[in-house]
Amino acid sequence: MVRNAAWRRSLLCVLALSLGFASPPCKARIYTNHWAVRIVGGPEVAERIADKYGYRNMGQIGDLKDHYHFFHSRTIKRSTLSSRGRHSFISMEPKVEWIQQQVVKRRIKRDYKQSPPLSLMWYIHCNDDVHNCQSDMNIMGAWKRGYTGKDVVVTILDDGIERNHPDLFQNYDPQASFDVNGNDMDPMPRYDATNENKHGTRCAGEVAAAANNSHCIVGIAYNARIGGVRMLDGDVTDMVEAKSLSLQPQHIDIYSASWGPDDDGKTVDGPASLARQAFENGIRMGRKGRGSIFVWASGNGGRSRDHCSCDGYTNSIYTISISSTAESGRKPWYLEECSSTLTTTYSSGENYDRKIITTDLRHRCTDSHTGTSASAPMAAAIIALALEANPLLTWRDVQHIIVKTSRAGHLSAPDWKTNAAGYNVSHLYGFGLMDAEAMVKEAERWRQVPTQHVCVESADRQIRTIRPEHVVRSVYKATGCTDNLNHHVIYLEHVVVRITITHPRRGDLSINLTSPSGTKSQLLANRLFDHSMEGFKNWEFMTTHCWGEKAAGDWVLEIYDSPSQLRSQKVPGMTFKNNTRSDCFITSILVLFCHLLTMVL
Ligand SMILES: *[C@@H]1O[C@H](CO)[C@@H](O)[C@H](O)[C@H]1NC(C)=O
Ligand SMILES: *[C@@H]1O[C@H](CO)[C@@H](O)[C@H](O)[C@H]1NC(C)=O
Ligand SMILES: *[C@@H]1O[C@H](CO)[C@@H](O)[C@H](O)[C@H]1NC(C)=O
Ligand SMILES: *[C@@H]1O[C@H](CO)[C@@H](O)[C@H](O)[C@H]1NC(C)=O
Ligand SMILES: [Ca+2]
Ligand SMILES: [Ca+2]
Repeated sequence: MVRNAAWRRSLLCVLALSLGFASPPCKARIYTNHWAVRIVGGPEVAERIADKYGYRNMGQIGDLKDHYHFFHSRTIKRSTLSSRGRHSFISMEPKVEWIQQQVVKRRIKRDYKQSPPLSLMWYIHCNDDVHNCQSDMNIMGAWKRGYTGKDVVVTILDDGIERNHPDLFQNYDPQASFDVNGNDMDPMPRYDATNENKHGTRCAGEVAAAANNSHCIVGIAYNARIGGVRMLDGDVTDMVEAKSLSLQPQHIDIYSASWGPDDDGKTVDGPASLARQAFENGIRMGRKGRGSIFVWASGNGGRSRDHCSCDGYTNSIYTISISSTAESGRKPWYLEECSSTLTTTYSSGENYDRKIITTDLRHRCTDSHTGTSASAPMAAAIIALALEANPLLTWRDVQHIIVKTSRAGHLSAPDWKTNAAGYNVSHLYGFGLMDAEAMVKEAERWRQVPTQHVCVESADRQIRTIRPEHVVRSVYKATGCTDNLNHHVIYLEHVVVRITITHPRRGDLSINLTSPSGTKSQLLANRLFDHSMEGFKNWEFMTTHCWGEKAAGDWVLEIYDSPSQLRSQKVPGMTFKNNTRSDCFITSILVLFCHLLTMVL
């Protein structure tokens, strides 16, 4: 199979998937008066077509070629009905290849509310009386080697950035900033009585608050340039996400996102077509072809028993998914487990644990930044130090270095295991706590990994049935595409399993994948609150746990159906008989192994 074809196929599946999930039958879609349009022939053609049908052309969507943002002022701003009328005939224009009215997506900031007394920057300085220095992220060690983020550009995709904050203005970078909500260059947050839009400013300080100015804190990459994109303070649509993720990919090195689909433990949602293209363009073309770095908070749904595999942003191979640990190394209550998490930084834990101190709205300083929201920017800043040490690192090099240098240290988890490549990995923390000094040392001498290879092992499209309290076990005999040099995968990076399941209560399903070397990844755990009857439609589950292992051999996929008590309760439109029905169908399974022909050791 040709590589292109494989990718196109995967893209098609994802398109189908995003259509499927964007419109759960129980929730009404909300249509905006914004459209995304693909028009060939250049900006003049787009302008002419916009004019002809009464739209305002707001320009190209981020860095996506031939994609334009059209606005129609005579359509109501939010509606549950898609818009009709003369303007909808635009789709008949031969140069209009695709058009989509933008729908509102629910996106949640990954913080939570709380506030305790002022404390030190414990996550930077190792305080021997509190914990021993083995639990240090060794940020001072990286500084001592001379790395402070100089010439690296980080941007925070969030609710804006207070660019004139006394601790931020020095490193503020207008070129790395934009206001997608207001459609202008100025990402200043909107102020209100509750300071709702403080999130982006808090994240920015962690990365690049200035040093030695006696204000608030020192950012981990205190000489990096910092930008902010205001995109969460308004309707979030696929187009809004794509504009943000594809802002200035030749200028911005690292995008940090601490938001995502609802962490309510019952949502399955991910990037739709434009955001997906923004990720793919970013890793292919961003940073002069070395690939944009997308850093993502793994989610705060711990209390709702959410599982981060159901979040298509954090679950993507293109994002570096960041988990959190408390100062004590204990699991924070908000933590979400899943196999796509790559690494961990500090954040808040219990009430008595210290929280993150950082810049705050209205030129202030706070000691109560929390959740995985605080962890993603910390990771972005540490990656900035590594990029300063070696600007030639590709997006995959960065992931390799993280895997190699993160340490289990004092992080407590019941599931630490050593994979066949010798890495310790956990569903709570990925490969462990980040180590800034080890990362810059590794970056200094790192040689680029070879081109990514993608091997799609397509199992025969099997239809299998699971009975309640039973397991369906499928074995895939993988070769790692030995017969095709361009796809041959010897050692693994990411492993993706694409699955379609229909089932009357999605939360009752759990899925385990065991590699040929015997490493078991839990791709999905039961979700107590997920009563959805939607199942999974070509959903891509991802694991990092087989990193460095051999690809060839028998892969075992196990899907369990453990009916919860809840299932015997009434669900509208469905009645269940105990253990008599066969209600779970797996209609297609593909295993997709990504990458790496030879390891650089
Ligand atoms: C602040 O300045 C002092 C004295 O010039 C210097 O020793 C120290 O390293 C600086 N701190 C940072 C974080 O740059
Ligand atoms: C993994 O964990 C084991 C057991 O705790 C430890 O002995 C080993 O050194 C760890 N390996 C790495 C690479 O950190
Ligand atoms: C699936 O794997 C997880 C994690 O190792 C384990 O806790 C769980 O028991 C497994 N499920 C079954 C039914 O074996
Ligand atoms: C169904 O199973 C539940 C729990 O196992 C049990 O309490 C209930 O009586 C069963 N209902 C029928 C109709 O068998
Ligand atoms: Ca400062
Ligand atoms: Ca989540």
